[in-house]
Amino acid sequence: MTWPGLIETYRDRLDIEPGTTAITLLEGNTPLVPAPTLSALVERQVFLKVEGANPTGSFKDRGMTLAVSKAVAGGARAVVCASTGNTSASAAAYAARAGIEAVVILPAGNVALGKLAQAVRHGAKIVQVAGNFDDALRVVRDMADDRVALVNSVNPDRIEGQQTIAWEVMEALGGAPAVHCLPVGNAGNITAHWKGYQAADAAPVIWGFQAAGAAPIVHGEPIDDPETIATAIRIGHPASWEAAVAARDESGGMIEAVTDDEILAAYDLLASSEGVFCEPASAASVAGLISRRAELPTGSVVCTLTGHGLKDPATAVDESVEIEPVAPEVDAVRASLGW
Ligand code: AN7
Repeated sequence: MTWPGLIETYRDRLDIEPGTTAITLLEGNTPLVPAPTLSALVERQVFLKVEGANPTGSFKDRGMTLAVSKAVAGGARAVVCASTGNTSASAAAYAARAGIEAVVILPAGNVALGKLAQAVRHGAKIVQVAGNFDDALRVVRDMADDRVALVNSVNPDRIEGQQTIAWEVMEALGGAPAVHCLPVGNAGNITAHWKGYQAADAAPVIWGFQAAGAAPIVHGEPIDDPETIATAIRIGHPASWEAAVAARDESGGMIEAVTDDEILAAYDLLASSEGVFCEPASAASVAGLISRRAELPTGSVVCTLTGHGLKDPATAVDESVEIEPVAPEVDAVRASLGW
C-alpha cells in the first residue's frame, strides 16, 4: 500500500475535524534502523528512528502537516514561526504546498546552511534578528492573529502531530522500548513523545539530553546566552519546560547535559560506523545514551535522530581533512591512497 501521510494514517487517533483537507508531503513512516555498533557498546538492542528521512529532513514535518492543515481550514493566509532552522524549513515547505505565505524569524548567524537554503527555495519571507532563538520566539508570539497562524510548538497542533513518532516506534517493535533517548531544545518533542506513548498506554523511560552550553532544564533555570555547536538546540528559555519535566518525572527518566565534544563523537560514530548521517543536535540523543549507559535498565533502546546530516554541511566538512587533487591516473590515485 502507498503510504498516505500521517493525517490519513492516524486520522482516528488525532485531534482533527473529519472533513479537514490534509496538507501533506507524505511525512512519517520513517525507518527504525538497528544499530549494531551502538548495541555492542551499550550492551542493549539499540534502534535509530531516522527522522531525517522526512520530506524536509527533520521530525518537524510530523507536527507541521497537522498545524498547517488546521491553519488553512481555519482561514489562515500566512504562517509565522521563530526557528533555529528546521521548523522554518518545514513551515516554508508546507506553506508552499498549501499556497499560503510563510514568515520565518531566525537568529542571525546561527542557522545551518541547508535549513536556510530550504526556507529560501520554498519562498518564505525571512527575517534575521540580532538575537537568539528565544528572542525570535518572543517576537513571533505577538505576530499571530486570526489569519496568521503561529506554527511553533507552542501551537498544540504541532505536539499533536509529533506524537505519531511514538506510535510508529510501537508498531515497528510490537510495543514500547525500555528507554527512549532524544535531544531537548525548546522541549516540544519530548512533550510529544511522552504524549504519544501515554495515549498508547505505554510508558518507556524517557532520557532527554541538552547541550552543556544550552542546558536550562538540567540546571533548573533559564539561560540568556546559550551556546553549542548543535545550533538546532541552542535554546535557553524552552517553551515546553513544564511538560518536559513532567515527561522526565512521570516516566522515571532524566534530562541531562552532553558536551559538544560528546555530541561530535556520537555524530562521528553514527556516520562512520552505523552509516547514518544525522545533524549534530540529533546526535545528542546517542551521546547521552553512551555517557549514561551504566544506568540502563534491561530491554531495548530507541534514539530519535531528529534531523538529517546534510542540514549542516559546514559542521560536517569542518570535521574532515583537506583533500588535495592528484593527477587523473591510476598510479597517482593508488599512491595517494597508500595502496
Ligand atoms: C534537529 O527548528 O527548535 O526540543 O526552531 O531541529 O522540540 O525544540 C528545532 C529543534 C532537536 C529540539 N533536533 O526539539 C527549530 C527548533 C533538531 C531540531 C530539536 C530541534 P525541541
